[in-house]
Amino acid sequence: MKSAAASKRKPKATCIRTGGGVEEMKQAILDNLVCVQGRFAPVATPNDYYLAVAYTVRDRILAQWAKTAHTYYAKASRTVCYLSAEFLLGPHLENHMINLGLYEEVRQAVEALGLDFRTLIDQEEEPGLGNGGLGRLAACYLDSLATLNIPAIGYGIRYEFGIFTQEIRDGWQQEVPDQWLRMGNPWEVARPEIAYDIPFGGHTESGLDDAGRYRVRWVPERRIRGVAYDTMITGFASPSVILLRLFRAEATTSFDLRLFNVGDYYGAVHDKIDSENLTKVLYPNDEPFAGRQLRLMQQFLFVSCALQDMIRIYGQREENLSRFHEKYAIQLNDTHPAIGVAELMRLLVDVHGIGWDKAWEITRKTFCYTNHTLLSEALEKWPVPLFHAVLPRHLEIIYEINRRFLDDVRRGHPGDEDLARRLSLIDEGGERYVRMANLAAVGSRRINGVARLHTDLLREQVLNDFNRISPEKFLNVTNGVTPRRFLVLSNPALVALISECIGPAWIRDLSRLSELESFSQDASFLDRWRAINRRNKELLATIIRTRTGIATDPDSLFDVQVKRIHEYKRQHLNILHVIALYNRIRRGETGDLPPRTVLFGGKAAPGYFMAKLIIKLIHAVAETIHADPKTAGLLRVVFLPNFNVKTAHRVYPAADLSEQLSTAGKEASGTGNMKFSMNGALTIGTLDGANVEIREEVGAENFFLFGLTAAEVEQKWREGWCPGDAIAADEGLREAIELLESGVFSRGDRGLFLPLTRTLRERDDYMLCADYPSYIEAQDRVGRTYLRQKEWLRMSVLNVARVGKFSSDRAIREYCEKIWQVNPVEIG
Ligand code: NBG
Repeated sequence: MKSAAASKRKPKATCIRTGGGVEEMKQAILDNLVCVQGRFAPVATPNDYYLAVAYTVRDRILAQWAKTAHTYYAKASRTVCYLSAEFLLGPHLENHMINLGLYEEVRQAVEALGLDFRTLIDQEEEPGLGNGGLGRLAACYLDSLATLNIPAIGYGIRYEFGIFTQEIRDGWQQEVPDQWLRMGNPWEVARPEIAYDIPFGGHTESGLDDAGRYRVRWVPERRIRGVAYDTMITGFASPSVILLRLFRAEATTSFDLRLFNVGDYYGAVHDKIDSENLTKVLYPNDEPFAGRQLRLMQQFLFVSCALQDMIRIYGQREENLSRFHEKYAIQLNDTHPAIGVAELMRLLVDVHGIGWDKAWEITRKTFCYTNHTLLSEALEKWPVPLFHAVLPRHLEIIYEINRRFLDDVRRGHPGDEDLARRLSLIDEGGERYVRMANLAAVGSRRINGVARLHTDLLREQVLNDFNRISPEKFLNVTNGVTPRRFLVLSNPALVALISECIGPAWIRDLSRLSELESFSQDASFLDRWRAINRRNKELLATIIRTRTGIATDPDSLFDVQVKRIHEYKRQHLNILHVIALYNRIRRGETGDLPPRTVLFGGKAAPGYFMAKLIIKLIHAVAETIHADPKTAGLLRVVFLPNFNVKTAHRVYPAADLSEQLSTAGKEASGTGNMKFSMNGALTIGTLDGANVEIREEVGAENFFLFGLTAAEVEQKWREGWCPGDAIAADEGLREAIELLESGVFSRGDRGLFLPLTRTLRERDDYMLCADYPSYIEAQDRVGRTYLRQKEWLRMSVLNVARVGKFSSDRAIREYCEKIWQVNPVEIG
């Protein structure tokens, strides 16, 4: 009897691993709790259950991953390798549930076990392996690559500590280490068998090899091992599951052994600790570029591991490396992985014995480079001595690439030594530096900017000389974001309403949102639209209350600016408007002011004093305003600490107004602007980055424009920009700045904000004073429009209906067609 029952259950047992039914998953969760985690139900914590659910979902993903990997292997598909020092993934669980089409089933299984679904979901620590837009873009692109069935691998670094956790004490930012791995990470699979020993330091030797060819041998001082950890990336309603392969630094066993043999046990252990430090922490950006040795070593470790991994995979089917560029398209996400150009040359020439010219041809056909910034202080350039100490062989290779490259330039432009000097991979003006953007540009087949204006400015300014000598390399791919995470996951009620009206096909083809246009006049539809937004604001108000103690009114206008804190992003322009509102309230001029909640969120780089002072300023202004009874019911100012992907899910759907205030010509693209618009927020913004294209799409009449254009900003600099004149010419601005200096917002301390106001008065590098009057005027329009709710709602619907272009699916299709020449592959 017993064995018959057991054999009957047998087929079901496999279903528990992979089946999509509620019952199977319920059983799987209980099994995982015991068999994977070694816990039993009565003592299991919510985190134990979260892990059990995560393993349950992961099993389903792995089953699909195996099919995908097998298909790509069998078809030897051309593969995109996306190299990025940052992937800001955000929490996985809900995202996978949506992508796999198992959301309801998992939720029901969890609830059938008597567990609270939300509590469980909230257990997940997000992998914050990025600073902001650049890392989040990489994560959106992986989502779209999987969704579109493009053979792809993401390569990066498995930081033990991601972007710091931000705490606020007395209005100041404090950084706390992010221990995202503390409770384990169910979403990765360690691959100890996939590991590469990466050389560092030492010197080079040259001579003839057995065949009489000139060869260089790098004799490194030490080696550090990079070990692979794989994270599965699912696509929406797609059979393909791709890999994000992150490398973690470890000590090499050989090195340990050498020290052990000479009896230096502590030395060997120390080396182990030392090696592991390499991938301990993600470097914050937004500080002027600092040539930190550890950072260069991080970059080289992951890039070398990635290239060696590609060569290994390629070698499974191919004899020699001559067709490497046909198998792979490597995308350099900014210059952080640009050392790859020199490293591929080293691997091809030194290790695999390919001649220089052939190796250079392969290299140049393999790499493409995306630039993400126009800020000159952010451009990576390594001091030559430091570079030489870490990567002596690469310096030689770079010199050789440079010599050949500049020879060509001189042939094409005889006598133009200035041009050669500017194009050189080495900055020779004073202390010598290796220019990573130049290396990336010379070594790449295509170079792209991330929004139309940004690409134009790249060609005219930062990479102008490269554009002169090879204009055919340049093109634009405007950024996009995934509607799965930033709409389906974040705003389920809106998604249900949209799908009810136009069907669900828009989730894979965002341009179909245009079918919503016909509903923008439908009163009952608008009522439902408003109710959903109102509910999202209530949810955010609860979060605000819990995290800051501040009560906000969901009926007020939620005016939101969330992004890294930086002077060019001009959070302080926003605060000056808040002060202007406060002044009006004090004077009793509240006629056409809707009640407002002005919400800020974002991290400041730990070493960026001004950005930290802006955070303090926001808190100080909030404190004063809230202490004044006149502002009750009219104005609240909130700084929501530790803005991250998890918080973002709750913020974008609750916003009425999206603040995109960067000085024209400074923000490469922006992607938060797209997430807001996708959720129905209206934008107040400058003609900068992708704002230009968002406005073009949603219509000028549905966008609150203000400020100088990039060309006007340039013009002003040429004419001699003088903020003093602008301050003298605007009474409101003068009053606001003086109020800041009076100590009203700083408990009488007149000095606290002087560094900020003095910069505004004396230099105002970001032309805040120039844009102030038009910003205030635009904010007045915002206020008046908000009071006409019907009109506002209609504009909100039209924003969503016309935002289709900004899906990362569209962006990835463009990369595939215009840059990578990679096609989708049918799985199975
Ligand atoms: C950022 C830009 C943003 C842009 C993202 C993604 C860097 C270096 N650049 O404007 O500042 O949206 O990249 O392209 O982080």
